[in-house]
Amino acid sequence: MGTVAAGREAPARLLKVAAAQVGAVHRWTDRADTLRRLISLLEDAAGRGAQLVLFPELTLTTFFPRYLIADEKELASFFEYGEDVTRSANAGKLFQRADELRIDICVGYAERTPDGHSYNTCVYFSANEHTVIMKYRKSHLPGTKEPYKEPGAINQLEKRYFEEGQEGFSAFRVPGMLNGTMKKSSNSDGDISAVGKGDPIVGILICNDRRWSEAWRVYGLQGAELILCGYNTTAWAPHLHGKHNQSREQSKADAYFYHKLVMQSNSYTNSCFSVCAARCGLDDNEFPLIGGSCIVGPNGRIIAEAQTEEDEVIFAEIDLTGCRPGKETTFNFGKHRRTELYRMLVDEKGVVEPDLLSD
Ligand code: CDV
Repeated sequence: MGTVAAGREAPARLLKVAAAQVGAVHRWTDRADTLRRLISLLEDAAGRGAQLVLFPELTLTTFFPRYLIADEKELASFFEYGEDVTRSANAGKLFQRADELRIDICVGYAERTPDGHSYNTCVYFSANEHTVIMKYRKSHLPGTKEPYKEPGAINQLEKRYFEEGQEGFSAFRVPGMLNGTMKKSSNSDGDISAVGKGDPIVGILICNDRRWSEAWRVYGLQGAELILCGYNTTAWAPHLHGKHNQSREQSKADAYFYHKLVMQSNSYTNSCFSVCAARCGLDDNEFPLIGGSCIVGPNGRIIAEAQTEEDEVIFAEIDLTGCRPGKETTFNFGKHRRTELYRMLVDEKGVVEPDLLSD
């Protein structure tokens, strides 16, 4: 736990945030047992004074996209149905408890819409509003649609089970977390700069999204102060990574390294805090997922970090004014960005190499 000092005269914007890391959830795990564990993590975070708790990607079940599931009934059992996940039998009590405890929660789950579309989704529930104020659908789906041909290969079939989210990266303000924030009405003629004075600006990513700096930058351009990212990151998937000769130990070490690399570097280059929460441990006593849930500061340094690969709460009090130095100096986008030079970023999807040299 730590408090990040602003190092400036501006009044502090203190926020108590937590990541609820969730250990192994097996294919056969009873949904009610998982829900009890999640509520217990929430209560643990509440005991430490958390105002906001992030839960992982696909919090409510095992990471089912690793399996080719032929039985439609079993596949259907991993999804939540209806417009409002806070009323779902598998998750409703978690949202109710958050509401009672007056804590905001951000929760990932598999969504099946009333018209039959499937997404890897995450919602932000505001205790102040007693409702979901943001729904984000995963934009970058890793892996393959068809399973690998080699028997025993570990699959990542998100492209089979989910559609890509189309909504993009909408930052949003969370109400009721800070006192004395500037509102529209208090600055109706806009004569005072509201930058860094309103309610906290938050953005959501889901797992693989965190590896795409474009996604972070879109949030950065909206002034995001806090990025939330739940994940399930395999520690061992040689086919997925195209590294067939790597040892299990090296694969796991790499998975931790790249996870922290992207959380730290993108927090730094957008001068924002980030919280990430893992679903981890040995699912089905067979499939390892990394832990590494952490809270990162706008200078890219880790403030708090999980010590286990089991259920664990990671907590820190952060001061959002700590985003200002980076946003006003090195990463003052309005001052330094060269948008006229970045056209290729949106015009090209894949790599376009320079022409070959002549003989
Ligand atoms: N659930 C994920 O999106 N997992 C991916 C894969 C590639 C391990 C990840 O980026 O962590």
